[in-house]
Amino acid sequence: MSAGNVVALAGGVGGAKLALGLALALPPERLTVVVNVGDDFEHHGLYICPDLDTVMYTLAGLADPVKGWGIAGDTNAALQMLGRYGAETWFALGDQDLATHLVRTSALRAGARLTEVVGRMCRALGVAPRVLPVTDDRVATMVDTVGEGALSFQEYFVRRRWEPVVAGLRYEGAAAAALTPEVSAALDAAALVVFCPSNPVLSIDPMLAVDGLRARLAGVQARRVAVSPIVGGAALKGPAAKLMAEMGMEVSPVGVAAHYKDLLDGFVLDVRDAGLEPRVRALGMATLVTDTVMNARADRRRLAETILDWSKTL
Ligand code: FO1
Repeated sequence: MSAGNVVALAGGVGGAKLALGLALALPPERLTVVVNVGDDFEHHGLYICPDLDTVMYTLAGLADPVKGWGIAGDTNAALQMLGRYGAETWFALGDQDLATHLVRTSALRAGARLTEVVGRMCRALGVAPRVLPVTDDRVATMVDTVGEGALSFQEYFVRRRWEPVVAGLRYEGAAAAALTPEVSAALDAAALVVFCPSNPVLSIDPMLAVDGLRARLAGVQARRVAVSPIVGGAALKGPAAKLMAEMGMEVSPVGVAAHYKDLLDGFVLDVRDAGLEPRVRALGMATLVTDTVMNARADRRRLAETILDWSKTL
């Protein structure tokens, strides 16, 4: 275990924010961001990796600050043209963003691994920390709904605006998917693994379901900490609270901590939830109560630095 390396597990927008904080707080060679691929899908013949792109654009300083995904200032001329052809427009592909999907799709078709493609794109955009898909194999999060049957993740999330009630989730392909050698090596070298404040069941669980990752995290030498994506009984963004309730989980930091129970040494909860700290401690993990809401860039760095300092005490 080399001193001080950090692996961050990240899904979409919330995960990318803390990944940026860690990137601001650490020398790049000490940070590896491992990203969910369960949201990936093919659309208009293109291979789209929303969480990888959200992390990459955020670390490159390109992300749309309001939506959190896509590129700031992007235009939608191609989408409008798709509409004129009667093609599907429910998934908003921006003009600049389309270039990312074109380059990635052609590289994958030429036989490159997703890990290599993401690495090349990150270098081109000046992203210094390593950004790694958790696997080069295909994993597809499927959402079993009440009344609308099984929906692919983006149909549920974007097309149906996470309105259907969820009966269950499946991570198709995950059990047969392999951790990449790069992810495996990053875990071997890590002193700290940070579960970013991403949706536990939509963003983190598809990664944990990849063959070997859960067991690796259970036995890893590194300290392991998670940051709650639930603050004051609500999700900061997206469907985490709605989904946790539908899946019978307690919608609170306690519910999140209990979900990761055997995988964590420490748990970070927001000051607004300070009263729940004893219940998290009772799950057998150390706690840090701090302001976890990351609106500005400075908030991201401050939260990352606070977590890094605290983790040395674990
Ligand atoms: N999210 C939306 O809510 N609506 C969209 O039209 C949409 C388009 C989109 C295009 C590229 C991309 O990389 C992400 C995009 N997202 C969109 C976000 C994304 O689908 C979700 O935020 C994640 O999959 C959840 O982590």
